[in-house]
Amino acid sequence: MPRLHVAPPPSRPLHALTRAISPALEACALTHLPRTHIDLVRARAQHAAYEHLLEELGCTVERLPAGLDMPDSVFIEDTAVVFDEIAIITRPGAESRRGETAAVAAALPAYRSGIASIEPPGTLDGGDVLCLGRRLFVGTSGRTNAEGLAQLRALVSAHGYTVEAVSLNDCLHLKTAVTAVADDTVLLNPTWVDAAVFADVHVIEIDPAEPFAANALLVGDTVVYPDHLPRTFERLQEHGLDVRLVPADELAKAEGGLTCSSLLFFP
Ligand code: CIR
Repeated sequence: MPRLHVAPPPSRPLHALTRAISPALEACALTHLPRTHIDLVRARAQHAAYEHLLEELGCTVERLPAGLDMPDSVFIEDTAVVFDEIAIITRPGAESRRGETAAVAAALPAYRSGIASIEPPGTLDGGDVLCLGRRLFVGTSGRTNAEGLAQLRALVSAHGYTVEAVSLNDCLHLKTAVTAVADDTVLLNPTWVDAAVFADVHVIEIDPAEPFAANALLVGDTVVYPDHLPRTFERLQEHGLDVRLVPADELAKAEGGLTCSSLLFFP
């Protein structure tokens, strides 16, 4: 029986840093999908609907200008990992994306006094960092290397976080394969990540007909979810979760999911 409740806005308002879609989006990096035409007008409308929903859920949204020559800059999640105690500017694994961090590094000092950076030869994409409380799961993907993971561990362990490396099969980032949908529950694609890694939390598996369905964005107690994945949406509802849908299939052509388009943190 689904739980019937309307989630209140998070008690402490979250700040959502987003970034406008670059006119160069069609030249985005692609690893697991073929290149297809991306409709910029439609992508921008969907991105605006996403920002609007974040506002409805109580977030303050701050949109940084597009990186004009940075096709993937809308996927701001990959450029930083922001904790209450420290913000870490990443060094993205794709060389084409390294220039994206400057604008984010310039915006974050308004919110955090402690700012650190991943240094060469380390690479780390924010899409590989899944936080469950003080436990960080870090995907050892094609974008995040052992040195980047070690630097992250060194930076956060002083603040009481643990870091566990997680290997992946055939997907871009850890959060392509698994995301949190409640404090103690993850949504997971078992063909891309070993469900045993998450043995001590509840696991909801995606519908196998929707391999890209594991990327959901948790805002307070509400799960923000793409409206083009109906089978897995039904599973989330069956678990009694409060789910709000947004259109997201245009940015999905650039291998972007919902977590990718914002950095959420307490200001
Ligand atoms: C890339 O390949 O880097 C972009 N086209 C997609 C990045 C998506 N970001 C994410 O999953 N965190």
